[in-house]
Amino acid sequence: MRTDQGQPIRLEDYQPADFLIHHVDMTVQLFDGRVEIDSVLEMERRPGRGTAALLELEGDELELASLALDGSPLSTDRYHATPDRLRVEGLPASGRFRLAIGTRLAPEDNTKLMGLYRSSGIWCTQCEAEGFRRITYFLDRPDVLSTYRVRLEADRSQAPVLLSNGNPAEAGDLPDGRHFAVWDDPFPKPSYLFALVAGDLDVLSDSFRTLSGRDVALAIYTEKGQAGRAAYAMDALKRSMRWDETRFGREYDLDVFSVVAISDFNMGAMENKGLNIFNHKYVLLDPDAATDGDYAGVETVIAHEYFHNWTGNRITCRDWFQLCLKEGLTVYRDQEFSADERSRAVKRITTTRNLKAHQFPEDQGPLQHPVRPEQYREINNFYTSTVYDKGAEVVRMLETILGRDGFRAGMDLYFERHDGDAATIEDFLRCFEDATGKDLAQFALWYHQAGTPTLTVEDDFDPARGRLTLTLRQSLQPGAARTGTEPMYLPVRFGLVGHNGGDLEARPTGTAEVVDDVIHLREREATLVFEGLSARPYLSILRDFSAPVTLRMDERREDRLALARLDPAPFNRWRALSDLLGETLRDGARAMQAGRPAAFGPDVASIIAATAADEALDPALRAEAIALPSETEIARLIERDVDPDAVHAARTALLGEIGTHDARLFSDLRERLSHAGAFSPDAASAGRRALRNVALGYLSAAEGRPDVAARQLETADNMTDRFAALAVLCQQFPGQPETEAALAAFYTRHRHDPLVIDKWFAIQAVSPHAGTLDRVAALAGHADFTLRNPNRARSLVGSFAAGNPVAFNRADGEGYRWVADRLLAIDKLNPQLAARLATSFRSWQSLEPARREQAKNILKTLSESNGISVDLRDIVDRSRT
Ligand code: B3K
Ligand code: ZN
Repeated sequence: MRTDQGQPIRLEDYQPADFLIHHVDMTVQLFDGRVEIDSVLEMERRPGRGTAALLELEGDELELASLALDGSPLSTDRYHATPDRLRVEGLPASGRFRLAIGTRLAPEDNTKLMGLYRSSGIWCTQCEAEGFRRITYFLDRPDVLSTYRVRLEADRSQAPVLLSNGNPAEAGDLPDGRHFAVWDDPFPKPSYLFALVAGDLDVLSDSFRTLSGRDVALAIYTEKGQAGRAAYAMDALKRSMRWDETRFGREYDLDVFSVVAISDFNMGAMENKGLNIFNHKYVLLDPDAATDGDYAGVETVIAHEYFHNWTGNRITCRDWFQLCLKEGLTVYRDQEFSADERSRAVKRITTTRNLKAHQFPEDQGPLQHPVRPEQYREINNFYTSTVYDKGAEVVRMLETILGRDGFRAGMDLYFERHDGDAATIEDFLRCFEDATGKDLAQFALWYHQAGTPTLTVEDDFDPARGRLTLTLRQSLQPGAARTGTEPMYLPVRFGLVGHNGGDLEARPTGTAEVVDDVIHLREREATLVFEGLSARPYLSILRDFSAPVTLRMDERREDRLALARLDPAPFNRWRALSDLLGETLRDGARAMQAGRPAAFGPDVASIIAATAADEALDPALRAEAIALPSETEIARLIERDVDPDAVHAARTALLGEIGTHDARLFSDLRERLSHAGAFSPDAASAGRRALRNVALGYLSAAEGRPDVAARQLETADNMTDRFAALAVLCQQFPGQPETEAALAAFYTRHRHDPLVIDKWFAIQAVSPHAGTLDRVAALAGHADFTLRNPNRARSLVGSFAAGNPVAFNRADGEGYRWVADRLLAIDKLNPQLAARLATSFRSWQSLEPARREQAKNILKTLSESNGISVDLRDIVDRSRT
């Protein structure tokens, strides 16, 4: 059992370790039911740290089998071992020494999926953040860097493939049908990047020639019979490697790069040095089983983990408070990759939607924390949207502020200065200051102050003088994290759009610096004056979502409608429409909650029609622009006393109204966009499918009948179209015979593919009806359901709790109770997963009083449950405040 009870760890208490571990020599002997780990740590006291300190190594549920110093077994009075600690006394005052530690593990019993475990018979590891200590006693912290040599031994028939980090060194036969392989990793790395894999795997092989002409052997390993489904992942990997060379000058450094796809995995993937381990969901694809969203997801995650080789592995984090140093930066890099490979505007739209859907609620609720947190109880609970996605926004703002060249100069300096280091956010920012001469002290507040700043913009036009005056104000509300509220450095990209479209040339004067099309707002308030305008222009503000803020502006409705048609910045055409739809639905839901009908106005359906039909716009962008905001997004705009039923009713009403108004157009669009010929997952084809499927939703709502969707389901030759049709059936026509027949047929067709069966569970769990709870409860008893596989647990429990506002927030509290019971069951197996799923309660304070009371009670019950994990308790207790 874990004996540490999650005492808070604080950034201000950081101390370097008293000892260094220069090299790790590890032998791993794998047997069914038992693994023997023997590691020899080549160590030394850290120079200048004195000789008094005893050595304290971390463990977690470990059992010590042997211990020796420089070849001689240590007597029991020289050490003390518990499952989570190994203390050793009387170590040499100076010079190197070798500590040999033996541990014994039972990976088959490891349901936490941290450390060494078995998934479908394959031995694999997950060490970030603190899993290595579940393999052997160690200084398991990111600022202790060591080279590794790993020898693996196993039965050859059971595990013909033996992998670890670095380059292959030796391999050969052993007696009794066993064999061995030795791997050498010459790059010093922290223990969280350690990995091993052993099993009977298929492989897809390829190679890549780096810019300097070195050949790298690429391999993607899968479970038997699946390697053919890794072709797109391999292609994405090679494109990522090339992109990092051309865009950031970063070359790969080992002779081999391998990816292994595993079916039981706590998250998306892991960037272990030279040996990335992936949730198979982010590797395996084929048109019959995967949607366009899945293809894009694979491309992103493959790129993300690969990019970590420089931002994370070659330069790692000094401590876990610096997590955004690698994660925010690497998300920024994967976003840029996707933008370059696909459509920049569409990528920025999906990123912004994602930020508003996940990071904004986190930043505005009880789980709020700064991009660089200052304390934690359980670090695994800080792999959050704030660290990742807001962390990426902060890097993006740096690029906007410094310009592309200044940003690249800072990145070059960072790679040069810190290669091989465990670095901090301060180190990172100093590189940009040194490369550009710019003072980033105020900018650094983005890392320290939690919460979403509000940017208020007022415009005043004086027609007599042809003068436009803009007043910009920023403010930050104190929130749960209780960090500061000082004004931040906001880059605000803008344009003034003329009445015939096109940006006007107008240079303002005023109290904020303006460089090209970016206002550098550093003050609480600034005024800008534009002269010489012949008519009041349309103000296109916060282009590209250049700062992650809540924008408040009394935008005239006609301005929004005009910008949705005219703005030369495609991103802001989307923003104009999306804000208009968001506010329309917010007001509609408020009206319905008060028992009044929602009046949306005919101009909404007209602008949707105009946008949908605008052939000058990329279909993918049109699809994004005409899709209604999600119920969660509408709820966030309502802010307090939210009634999820009213939100759903308003959204359904608007869907029907637009569908009816524009039915002809949607039907024509569907005709025109239907494809002939073989399926291709490229971005342009995916965009056409996306638009066609948004049209399907509207058309079905207009007709009030499942026919079009049912027909599409039968005739589709790919999962994107099939699943979109199934989603329309489950959302708009639950329980109807067509829907039930479709679900049954879908199951029968895909029953042997766990990734598709996950979709089958998920689509039923998000059906927005109170009765969904009964269905979900029944599905939890389905033969294919298990809480042990994280993808499966997420597909039912996670989809229901995070993706079904209506049923999860049932007024009688039954949705909460069902989820809470599942959380307690999952917690016994896999605390990290339970804690992650529990974040679905994070917005309970914004609900109307009756639901708020229900949620509050259930959080209290969870908190008072006996024996819950530190992980789950941390989320539950923070959510209650
Ligand atoms: N670095 C890993 C995440 C590890 C999560 C540990 N709880 C994947 C990634 O962000 O690339
Ligand atoms: Zn990452």
